[in-house]
Amino acid sequence: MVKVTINKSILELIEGDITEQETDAIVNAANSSLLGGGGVDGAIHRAGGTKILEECRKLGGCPTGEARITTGGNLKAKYVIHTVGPVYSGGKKREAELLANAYKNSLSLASQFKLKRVAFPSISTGAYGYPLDDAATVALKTAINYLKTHTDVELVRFVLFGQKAYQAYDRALQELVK
Ligand code: AR6
Repeated sequence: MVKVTINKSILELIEGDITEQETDAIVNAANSSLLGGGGVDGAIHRAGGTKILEECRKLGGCPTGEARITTGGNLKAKYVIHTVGPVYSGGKKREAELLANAYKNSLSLASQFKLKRVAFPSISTGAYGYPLDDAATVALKTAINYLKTHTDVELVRFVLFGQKAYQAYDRALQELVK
């Protein structure tokens, strides 16, 4: 586990499963239908139960880079923030900007709903193919900038699935805070 203080808040990296987090919200790396899928999306819907999908159906989708919020259903987290990262296709299709937007808009929703503790997975780095090291830098830079300018969110935790993802985020964070 790594923990750094940004302004008055904490940014944390852990290796683990996001469905087990007890933060106020967990973030889902969804697709623009918001109707479920594999990866972390599948895991969240499996663990959270049908209530989440029922609410998602009413939202009518979510464009890439934006975010929506539903109940946490049976999860320990009260809310799920669903965001859609970009599909990576070489890096010249504004992928970095869209990925940053996904993090930023998720954090803005957390602020709007007065949620102090938010857990993120590594958005876009599974099925969507975003190179892990680059995605880690975008994710962490965006979270750090947000925490520097908003004191209402007190904890941003990145929950990395497996050692490889954890190590990539660890390296990226060391570069950014050194
Ligand atoms: N906890 C934390 N991270 C996880 C978990 C978990 N339980 N399970 C997987 N990951 P992906 P994407 C990691 O593919 O690339 C879905 O089908 C995983 O190892 O879940 O944004 C959606 O419906 C990887 O590092 O999301 C979309 O269609 C990271 O989560 C599409 O996949 C993201 O991998 C979105 O693709």
